[in-house]
Amino acid sequence: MNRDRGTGDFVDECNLCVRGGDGGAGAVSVRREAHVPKGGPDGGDGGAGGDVWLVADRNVSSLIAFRDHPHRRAASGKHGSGKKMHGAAGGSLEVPVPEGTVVADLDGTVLADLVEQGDRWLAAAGGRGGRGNARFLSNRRRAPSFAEQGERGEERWLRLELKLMADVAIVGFPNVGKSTLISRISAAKPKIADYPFTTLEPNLGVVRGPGGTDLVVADIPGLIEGASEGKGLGLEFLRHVERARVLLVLVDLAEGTGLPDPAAQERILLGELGCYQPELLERRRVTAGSRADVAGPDGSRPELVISAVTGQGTDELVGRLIQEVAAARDAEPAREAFVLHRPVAEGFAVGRDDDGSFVVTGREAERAVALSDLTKPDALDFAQHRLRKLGVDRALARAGATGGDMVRIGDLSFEYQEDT
Ligand SMILES: Nc1nc2c(ncn2[C@@H]2O[C@H](COP(=O)(O)OP(=O)(O)OP(=O)(O)O)[C@@H](O)[C@H]2O)c(=O)[nH]1
Ligand SMILES: [Mg+2]
Repeated sequence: MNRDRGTGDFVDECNLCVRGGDGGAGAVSVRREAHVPKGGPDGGDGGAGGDVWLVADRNVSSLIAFRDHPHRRAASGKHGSGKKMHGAAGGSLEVPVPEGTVVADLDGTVLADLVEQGDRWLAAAGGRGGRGNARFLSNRRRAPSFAEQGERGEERWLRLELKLMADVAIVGFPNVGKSTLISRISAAKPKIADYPFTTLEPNLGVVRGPGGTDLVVADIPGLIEGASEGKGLGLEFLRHVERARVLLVLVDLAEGTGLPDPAAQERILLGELGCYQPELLERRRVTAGSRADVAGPDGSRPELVISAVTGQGTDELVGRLIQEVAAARDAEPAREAFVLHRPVAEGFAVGRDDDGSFVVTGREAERAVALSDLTKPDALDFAQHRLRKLGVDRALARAGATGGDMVRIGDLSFEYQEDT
């Protein structure tokens, strides 16, 4: 597993542990009042635990909040009490994540893709509140002496990966003026210096076009030949190119840099992009020559030529980018709701433990035995009834359990008895 990466405030990969709140326990209580002829069970239900949601938020720009604090937990429900008083539910927790956050489990299976402001995904459900003994009153059971325990909240580790949602991504060799360009056309203030790999993490800038169109432009760390084999900064940052609507390939025109000529630069850059993801070569793109004010006499030049220092050609470039982004947006299919595969953990399963005992797992079975006091005969009776109804007995027999084998369900251990 990769470590969290990020040199400064920008972190684009991290692990996160989410945990829903536990449900409160149901109460065991019996009403006793002098003037009321018949009392009765009046234990209230426990409150449900809160859920944990991940919510895409435009104001969050990286995953840094999770780097040193990778745990998020929702509040637990309160216990029920007498007089049929229900416990309060635990509040849900909304965890803001940047737009473009891809959520996967630790095996890499993608669970959700939170693309736009407000996209939300239930990361960990809170546990159900336990029912109070008032709920178990029946003709057979006049005075239930047990209640349900609250259910534990779901807990799991997630892998978050940020893939920037930019309209335009600037790709080019190191030191060709990418950061200078974004600082010229937007309010972004990235570090600029005359050596390669000045930029170590992507910079985002918003470009105000005429007519109020806004473009989000990403300045990506420089790429060199062999990046797909890990040279330079490798391809790590190319994930941020994946979702750009338009690629701006910036080739250097300056004299004496030791770089290949502009046409060759373009060829090499496209080769590396294609190695990373062939589909990137079909993306709309604009090629521009940079540092035109210090260009050599070289013949091969792209049609668009700019200087981020003098401002030559930059308005024209921004115009082209706006056009291309608009065309790309028009061609986009309406976005489907984000991906969501959620394993359903209802029912139960029977397995074997190292010590040979049978282990029954699964929410339904665990719920059946999560009672306040299983030493009470009516509680045990109730639990057995529920397990039988679920088919746990039959499943144990099918799994080869014979009389005297140990069975574990949740906190409960008991000896299996064959039906006679
Ligand atoms: N003369 C001239 N110099 C420029 C121009 N644009 C950038 N430079 C200079 O080129 C050097 C590199 O500029 P950067 O913007 O840092 O280049 P970069 O592509 O972001 O570089 P990395 O982040 O290292 O990949 C700096 O010294 C800039 O001042 C230009 O249009 N004309
Ligand atoms: Mg830079």
